[in-house]
Amino acid sequence: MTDGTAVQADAPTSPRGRRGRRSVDVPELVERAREGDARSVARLISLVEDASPALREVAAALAPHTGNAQVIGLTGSPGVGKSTSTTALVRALRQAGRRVGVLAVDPSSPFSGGALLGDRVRMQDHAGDSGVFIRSMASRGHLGGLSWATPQALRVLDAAGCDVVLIETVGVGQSELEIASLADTTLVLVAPGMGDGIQAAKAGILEVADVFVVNKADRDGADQTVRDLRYMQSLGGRHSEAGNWRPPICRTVASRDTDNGVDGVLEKIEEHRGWLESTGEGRRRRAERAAREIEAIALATLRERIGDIRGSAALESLAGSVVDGTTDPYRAADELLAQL
Ligand SMILES: Nc1nc2c(ncn2[C@@H]2O[C@H](COP(=O)(O)OP(=O)(O)OP(=O)(O)O)[C@@H](O)[C@H]2O)c(=O)[nH]1
Ligand SMILES: [Mg+2]
Repeated sequence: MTDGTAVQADAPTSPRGRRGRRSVDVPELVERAREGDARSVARLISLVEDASPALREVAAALAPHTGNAQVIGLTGSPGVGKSTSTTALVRALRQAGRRVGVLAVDPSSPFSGGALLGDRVRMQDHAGDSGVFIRSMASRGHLGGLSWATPQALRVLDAAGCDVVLIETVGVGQSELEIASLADTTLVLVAPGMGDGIQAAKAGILEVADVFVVNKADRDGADQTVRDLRYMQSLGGRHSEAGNWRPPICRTVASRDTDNGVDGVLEKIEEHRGWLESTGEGRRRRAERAAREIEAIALATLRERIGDIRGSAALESLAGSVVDGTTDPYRAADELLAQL
């Protein structure tokens, strides 16, 4: 570690800033992450999650190595089989020789997903398999939705050479819409007998799905669920316009080791990828994603600076002028903004 590159991270800028007190050699971490070192990947994601003072340096160091990973979102009601499907997808993708990252974003409760995402998972060193990174993230600080840190965590996995990153989140209100803005391809999982089809329509999930997955197809009612989805699709929506992607409906039994239908899902994901590329929609989605991120960062920065101004002499003097009637609040706000 050289003094020139080490960031002394002792400013308590976040509630969890204590963890960042050690100095961080960001270029070294990024280098090691790119070589597939799981610990470095984990450390980088922690820096991102904790809003470490090194965050800017991390973002800058990652940028040149990103843009390659295919991001696949999985959403759906609690218990529909997202974690089981994630496990099955990871297995299939590994068999195809692809490097895989998994981000499990947990808006509220502990995972019920058993072995793979059983605890608050740290980056796992799959014995003999350096091709899988798994990380769970809390979504604190972001009303019921995905963590604001998720896009940066995605970039860490992307830079670490993941060909595919799977993001799992429980479908509670906002989050499936957010996952759709993060992912290149969004899988919406439904299961027979859960009334999911109807819920999907209500929650506007029909609009975010790129691929529907009727999981638990071993259960009664799978055919009915597929019919419900087809019927809802027939009622119209974005997909029914010419040239638009019409979300296919796959069936899976994710809990089975073989003959589980997961290969069919991967085929549809590939078809969707092809469509994204040939139409330019993929690039458009990514640009939109980046634009929102920039906006969010700019707003946060502004808010911070406004916070600095609160109680300042400049603000007090402007407030005085508004009280005296020598200026109005709008003009005062303009003046304040000009000083930022
Ligand atoms: N019969 C059947 N059970 C399944 C299938 N897929 C998953 N399950 C079971 O359904 C339960 C919930 O699966 P999870 O993968 O944990 O579901 P989840 O959507 O990740 O759940 P949350 O993370 O809590 O929202 C588990 O007991 C699974 O074993 C399937 O295809 N068929
Ligand atoms: Mg789960």
